[in-house]
Amino acid sequence: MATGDDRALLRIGELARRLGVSQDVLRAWERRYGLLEPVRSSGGFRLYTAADEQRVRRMQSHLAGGLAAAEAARAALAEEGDRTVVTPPEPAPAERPRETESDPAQALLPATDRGLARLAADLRRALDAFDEPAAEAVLDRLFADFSVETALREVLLPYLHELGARWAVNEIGVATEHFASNVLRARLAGLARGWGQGRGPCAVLACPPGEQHDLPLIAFGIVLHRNGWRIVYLGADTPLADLGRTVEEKRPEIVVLAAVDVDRFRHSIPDLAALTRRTSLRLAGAGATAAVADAVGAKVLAEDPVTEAQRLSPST
Ligand code: B12
Repeated sequence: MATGDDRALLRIGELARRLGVSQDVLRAWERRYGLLEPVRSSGGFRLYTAADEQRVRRMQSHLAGGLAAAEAARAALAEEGDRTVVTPPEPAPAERPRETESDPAQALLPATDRGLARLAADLRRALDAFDEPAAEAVLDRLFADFSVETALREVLLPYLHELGARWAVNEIGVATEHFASNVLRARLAGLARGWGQGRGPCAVLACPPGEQHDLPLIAFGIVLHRNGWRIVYLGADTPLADLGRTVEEKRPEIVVLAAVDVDRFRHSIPDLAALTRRTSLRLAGAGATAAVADAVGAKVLAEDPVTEAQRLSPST
């Protein structure tokens, strides 16, 4: 494949950012399934076309629908043969770049980082005002313009984190925090629908006894499923004996436990150590210290939920 117009082409970093997929995953999909057909720049860099981007979006949608990675790739490629066109997300009107005939890939550009910041500010305003319809409208826009991964990593999770700081200095009250958490929880629950489907490896997700903060764990599960995993979600405040029984039954590839408070892990060290003898245990959240992970023989997922879920992709 050759083209004389490098401006219409994307470097791998930009493609990864747009799609919310790591560069490693893109390279793996190219190598294993021939999903991408980069051309080379004069300097030897891989450059990707709008068709590459659309193929990856179709692959993501098939993964989200429960297909295994190889099947999802086959389906994404076959649809191109049938000339099935997947419409890329529509940028917000204010951010929509001008289309030019000589540079068609420009028409596919998503809203810019400025657009993300504006959506984040709109969301905060709507939630601060207890305005659920306005908040839903901003969320609709956000998920239309950006990948789920970008929306979660750049807007929803930072919003939640910041909520705590604003709460700590009395800028907002508990009512705002509860209202906002519940609006976002409902949206995440919608994105999580069907995450138990598919034939990929199984991940069991839970919070240890006493821990209520499960929103980041849900975000993590959503991205994990989009990368081919099957999710068994036990959620907040899970008794470890029940978790152990689920592990026996489902034989998951990994178990991820998340907690804000390290004591939730510290109080259960013997049970957690017993769990690591039966499965691969990962600890996450602010309570997942290296010391407690060492004590139970688990690994720590130290980055944000989206980044960690992408790293655990079975396709890499
Ligand atoms: C929403 C919220 C709640 C909701 C939770 C709703 C839900 N279902 O999740 C409710 C109302 C239940 C709640 C209750 C409480 N909360 Co609260 N809550 C929050 C808030 C505002 C957002 C939490 C969140 O989702 N953050 C988003 C995540 C992504 O950000 P993060 O926590 O900084 O996480 C980083 C990493 O740890 C990592 N990460 C986090 N989780 C995971 C999971 C995975 C899998 C991975 C890979 C990574 C990862 O990603 C982030 C970026 O790197 C935080 C503020 C904050 N700073 O987070 C307070 C906060 C966590 N809560 C706090 C407190 C004190 C409480 C209560 C004790 C309040 C009370 N007096 O009742 C109770 C405790 C409940 C319990 N027993 O667990 C404190 C915790 C202080 C501490 N260090 O212990 C915080 C920090 C607020 C504050 N500034 O004081 N809370």
